Amino acid sequence: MATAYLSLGTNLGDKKTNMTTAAGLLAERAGEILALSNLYETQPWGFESGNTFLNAAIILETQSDPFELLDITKQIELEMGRKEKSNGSYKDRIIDIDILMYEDVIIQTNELTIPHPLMHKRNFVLGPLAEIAATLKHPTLKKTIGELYFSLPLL
Ligand code: PH2
Ligand code: MG
Ligand code: MG
Repeated sequence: MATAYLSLGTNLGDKKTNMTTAAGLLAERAGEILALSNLYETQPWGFESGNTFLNAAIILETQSDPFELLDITKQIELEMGRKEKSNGSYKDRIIDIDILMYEDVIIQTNELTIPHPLMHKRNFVLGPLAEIAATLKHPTLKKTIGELYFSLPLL
């Protein structure tokens, strides 16, 4: 068993339903959800869009290894109807499920980078994650999620 930390984001369609569906499918296929943050309404970061986001973080206890977990998240995104994959620029999306951390594992491949390479720069990731895992230590930056969150500039 391993503990994984995921980020969920949606800015298209019925966002609350998208979150519920994604969390339900993760629980069905990837393991037990140990914690789920509140839903945060956030402004699009890194691209222009008229559609605000809902973001959340999840702690998952899983038997899947990181690459199996990636396959599961990609499959859920596909089944929920995600069309636009970012090739360079970000796009509106029904659901995005990102693996932020997996235990204190460090992976750097073309397919998967863990910890998520931008997690420490994003309020919409660290806010929800700090709510449920403030004392979790980032394996390469050697700071807790709470510390990383508080060191970000205010929006
Ligand atoms: N995801 C992105 C890019 N920008 N902005 C917000 N507010 N929330 C997101 O989940 C998000 C984003 C790339 O995946
Ligand atoms: Mg993302
Ligand atoms: Mg993604």
